[in-house]
Amino acid sequence: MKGTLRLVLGDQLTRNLSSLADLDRERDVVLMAEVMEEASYVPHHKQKIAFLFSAMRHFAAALAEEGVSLRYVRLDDPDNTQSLDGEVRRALADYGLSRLVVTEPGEWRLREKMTGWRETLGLPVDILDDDRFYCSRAEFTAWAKGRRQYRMEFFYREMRRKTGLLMEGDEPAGGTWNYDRENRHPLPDRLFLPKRQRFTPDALTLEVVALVQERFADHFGDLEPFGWAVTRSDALKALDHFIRDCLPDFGTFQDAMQTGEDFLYHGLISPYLNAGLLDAREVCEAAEKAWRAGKAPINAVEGFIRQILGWREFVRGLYWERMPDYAKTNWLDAHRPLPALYWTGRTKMRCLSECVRTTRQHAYAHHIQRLMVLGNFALLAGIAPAEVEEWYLLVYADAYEWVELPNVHGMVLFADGGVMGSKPYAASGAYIDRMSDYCGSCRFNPKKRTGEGACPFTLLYWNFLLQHRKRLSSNPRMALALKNLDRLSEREGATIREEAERFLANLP
Ligand code: FAD
Ligand code: DLZ
Ligand code: SF4
Repeated sequence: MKGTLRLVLGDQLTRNLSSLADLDRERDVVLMAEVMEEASYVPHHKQKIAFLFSAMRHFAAALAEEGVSLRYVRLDDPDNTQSLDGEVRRALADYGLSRLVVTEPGEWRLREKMTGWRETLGLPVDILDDDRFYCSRAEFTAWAKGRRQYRMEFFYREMRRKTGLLMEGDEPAGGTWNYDRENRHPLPDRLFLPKRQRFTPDALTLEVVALVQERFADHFGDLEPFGWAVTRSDALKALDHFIRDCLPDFGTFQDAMQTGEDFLYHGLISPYLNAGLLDAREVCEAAEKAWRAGKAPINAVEGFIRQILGWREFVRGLYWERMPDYAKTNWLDAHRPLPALYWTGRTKMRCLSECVRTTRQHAYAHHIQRLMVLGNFALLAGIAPAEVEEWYLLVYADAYEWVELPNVHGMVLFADGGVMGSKPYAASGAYIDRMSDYCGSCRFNPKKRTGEGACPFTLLYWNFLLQHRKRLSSNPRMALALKNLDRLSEREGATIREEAERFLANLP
């Protein structure tokens, strides 16, 4: 009997993958392929491509060592058809295999393509569930049934009950489900940050770095220094380092930002989780263990576990539940093109230039930089959702549509009209000033909304409220913000509109 072709994608690098579960080493072949189609459907950041190609090659080497029959197609292989479809066909023909098995991909566009393979390949194609998540798609569908709006907090509590993570019997550990109120502190003046672990590229990674330099030179971002882990064993070291050195302060300073300090107490683990080098369960369990051993406080551990067990699972469920229509809405009617500063970082707005810099330098920015600076500006400036989404999808090493889209379309841009979040995260310069040191070295004044030296965030925040007043008036969570508008005189309102219009028209 002929064997099975098992396709493993670049973000499926784990031996526990559903498509590898019943692998028959005698008859089956595993296919992994570096293809231009995936490397350029958006022009990914150079480090994202280097990270994935190197992690793919290391994972393939581990499979080969185990004795698995493997076809690994390198990008510069002369026979490479440069598409997954082409490589699947080529492997099926070359090895004479009679079935294709794949774990479902993380993006709708690829899922659609694979569904089509069932007809075009003329052989059985099994698309298996991706069981790397705590919550299956079917479970999320059951939870979502009958809800027009999804709220992470309710979902998260169910996940806590289901998994028993941070539970004491039926009660949440410490008596409270969510410690967010303790997790909004700015950084102290005297700061002792842990030295972050980066990984020295080995020969395989250096080879990939050279390939990316040659083939993707025009893509956004710095390629070197390259410091990401590319193997499971190094990703585990990164996790240990985070749990030991950063987790204790993760909660308290989770929302803080500081010039030149790009990582603070954050995990730096999302590329590993999303590509399969780390598993969500082992990460959450490691954090819980640290709390039970008295090595990290509950506000930090709950805050961290909520990001993974709550947000990460929630956005994935929402993505599959609502696609493909989810991406098409534009509730705030935003149509402005993405300003050049998102690529160049060239702007006098210190907060934005800093966040674009870290994005370019590391293919990374932490959550509050993505949400409250880069995202907030896109929201306030009325940038077209599709343009913002493409930017986020290509600039971060951890970006795949299942996680990027709900965060950008729903959380940041409120383009879904409230399916994901209860209100837009619009904020003025005062928020950025409270949570960072950016404003201290900026030529603008966060407290000033109009006139010379006014902060563009503050100006655009008031303009946003004026512009969307009617739309947002039925939202009780916007009542306070909108009430403040009533205190503006007509003249002040007109000045805000005029100055905002001028500012936006002059954005390169
Ligand atoms: P930590 O701050 O240490 O958090 C721990 C982990 O929690 C992360 O590794 C991540 O797996 C998970 N997590 C935290 N917040 C979220 C969230 N909102 N959604 C899903 N998972 C979360 N995350 C991605 O993995 N890929 C993306 O493409 C992505 N795009 C984003 C776009 C925007 C506009 C925003 C606001 C957030 C986005 N996030 C994305 C979520 C979050 O910013 C990153 O997961 C986080 O910054 C990764 O860094 P870290 O590992 O240091 O995270
Ligand atoms: C992101 C990415 C890149 C850059 N290149 C490849 C590749 O050459 N081969 C591959 O199998 N996967 C790659 N990926 C990851 C896929 O784009 C990812 O599997 C889908 O977007 C679904 O999440
Ligand atoms: Fe950003 Fe405004 Fe602060 Fe400048 S003053 S850093 S533009 S928030």
